[in-house]
Amino acid sequence: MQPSSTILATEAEGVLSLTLNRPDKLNSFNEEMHLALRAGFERAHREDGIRAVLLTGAGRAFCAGQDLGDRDPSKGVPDLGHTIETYYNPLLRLIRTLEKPVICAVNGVAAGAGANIALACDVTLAARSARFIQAFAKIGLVPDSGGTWSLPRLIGEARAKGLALTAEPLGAEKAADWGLIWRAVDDENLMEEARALATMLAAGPTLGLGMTKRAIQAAATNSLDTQLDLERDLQRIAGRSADYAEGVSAFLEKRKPEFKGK
Ligand code: LHQ
Repeated sequence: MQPSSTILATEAEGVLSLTLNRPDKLNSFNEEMHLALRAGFERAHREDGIRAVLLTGAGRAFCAGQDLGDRDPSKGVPDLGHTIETYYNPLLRLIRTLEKPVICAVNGVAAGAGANIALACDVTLAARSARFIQAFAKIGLVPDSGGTWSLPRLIGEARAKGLALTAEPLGAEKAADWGLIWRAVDDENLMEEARALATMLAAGPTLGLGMTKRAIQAAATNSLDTQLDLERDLQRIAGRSADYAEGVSAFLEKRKPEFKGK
């Protein structure tokens, strides 16, 4: 695929930074941006040198969800199920199954699918001025991009229904207080903090971090017994990793570990 200006991709210190780049449309998704973002996450799956992904938006918004100009019902009755199946669901699956940390820096408004993509990331920081809007109710739609799954799990059914049924904006600070995101950060510090976090995680024991992500996600549907078995199996793998050996040696030698992600 040709590189697309709709996603800016840069790589440094093991971090693949992906910036949604349609600022005039508040970084809402058209087909080109979908395919380019997907290509970025596929690259992160493929390349061992990439050990964390940092997702953010250009300009004043993070993402306003689907580009509604592309989905004008006056041009014929759309099959939104097809849109979801073709574009959004593959993206969500790529984010959730990537066994490397995905950090999201929500630099401004995150609406509709844009909000729920931010919530699907592993560690989500937001600028204090950012807002999360389950905008779907305003246009007669149902929350997608995993929102009906993640919202009740993160904040409980009462708050999930309140946000989804009213489409009321939720500020970053309250989002952090409710446990919807990891942390609200002063606007001017957002990217510096997000980059530092992504760089720190990219230098971590990637295999162990990836399996940690897998285990926590699996807990959403597993019984305690199944989860205990999963922890045993994953710890067996982690215990054989080079990074475990390095972590313990570094501790005993009172030095900083140098993890290779293996
Ligand atoms: C936009 C958009 C936008 C196009 C702002 N599209 N231009 C999945 C399957 C298939 C179809 C449907 O959707 C989905 C999933 C979804 O994501 S559904 C939800 C879609 N998103 C929305 O409903 C949000 C629509 N946008 C808004 O409510 C507001 O723009 C927010 C609250 C995000 C920001 O408000 P403001 O800060 O007041 O900005 P604004 O409304 O003035 O927007 C600035 C420009 O961006 C404006 O263009 P203009 O040419 O007038 O400057 C907007 O038209 C454009 N824009 N969102 N989604």
